[in-house]
Amino acid sequence: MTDSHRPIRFILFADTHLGFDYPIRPRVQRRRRGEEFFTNYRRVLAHAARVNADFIVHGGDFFFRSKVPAKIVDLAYAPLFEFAEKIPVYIVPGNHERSVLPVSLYLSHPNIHVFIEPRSFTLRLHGTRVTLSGFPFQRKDIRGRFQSLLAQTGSRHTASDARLLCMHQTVAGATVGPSDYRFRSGQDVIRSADLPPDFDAVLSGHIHRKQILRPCFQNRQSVPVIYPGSTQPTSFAEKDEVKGFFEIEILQHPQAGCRLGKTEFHPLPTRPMQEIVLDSRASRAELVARLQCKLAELDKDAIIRLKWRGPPNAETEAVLTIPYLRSIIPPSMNFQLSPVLRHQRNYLRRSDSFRGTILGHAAEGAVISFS
Ligand SMILES: [Mn+2]
Repeated sequence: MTDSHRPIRFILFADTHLGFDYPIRPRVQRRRRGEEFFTNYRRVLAHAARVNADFIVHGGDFFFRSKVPAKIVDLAYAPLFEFAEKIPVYIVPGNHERSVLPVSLYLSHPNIHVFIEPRSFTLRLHGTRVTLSGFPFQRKDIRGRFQSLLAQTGSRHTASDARLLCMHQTVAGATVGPSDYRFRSGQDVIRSADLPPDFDAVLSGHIHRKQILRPCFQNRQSVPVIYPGSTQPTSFAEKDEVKGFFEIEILQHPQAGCRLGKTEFHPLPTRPMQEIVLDSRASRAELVARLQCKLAELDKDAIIRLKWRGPPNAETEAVLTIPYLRSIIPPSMNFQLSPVLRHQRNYLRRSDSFRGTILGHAAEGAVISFS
């Protein structure tokens, strides 16, 4: 095989949420999840370097929120800057960074490209032109504005052999959560029929569950929409999901042109997430016994959620104070506490409510859940 026919290989990851549970000056000493997020992020970069990827795409929600301490910004960008010395990087700003990435000198590396506005970048690889078009996360009316944003990327005026659309949005058919909620319609959902047929793949962050959509429209199969999902679970809605990233090939054929080749998902290590369901009608003694018994069964590295079953009961709920829980839960575990029914009401109440929701009592130890 000549070099010109070597497959192009790229890595797609997203929703790294760097800075999650990473307090710079913690008021309470306890195990934090922050480092896990950085570890998996570095694992993806290390894999890309090892397989000699031609480029890497981050589908957005690089950071966990828009205002990030300088230390987190540096911890995140420093390895990326070094990585970009050899491999080009493309980043879509997501909703958690409010469609803008924190400014840093590190981002001025000529090999780091950020879709700060709708635009296209063309790469020349092994004799093939690959165009990456994209735009930052759009909060309002993506359904109505999608075609206009596509046009603004200038992709149509760019001569290219392969086209990738990079974004951080919801496409109809995407599923999330423990009950497999499926997005179908709404101003914040892109219709399948609107997906551009002249692209080879749509690469997107935002949906934390890994999935590839290939909707059919008028007997025609659309361009694949590839969601790598998050690299660490950020909420209990993701507790049963495998986390990881995609390694994707673009095959070049002298006559037939380019097409998508192997799409391989690489899982990343994550800690088990387990739930303990407590009956709000139980007596104090029963509650404590149940809790101790369940804790003994769990993985010592577990991230646990305590959940109430039954009607709200302030008296029973009062037993589980944060200091009490901290005294009986092994320090190797992380925990959060869901007030009765609250999470059920909050969960995906609005399809565009992809913002942080505080699960757990507002106190030290409360865990903020992001999707
Ligand atoms: Mn996200």
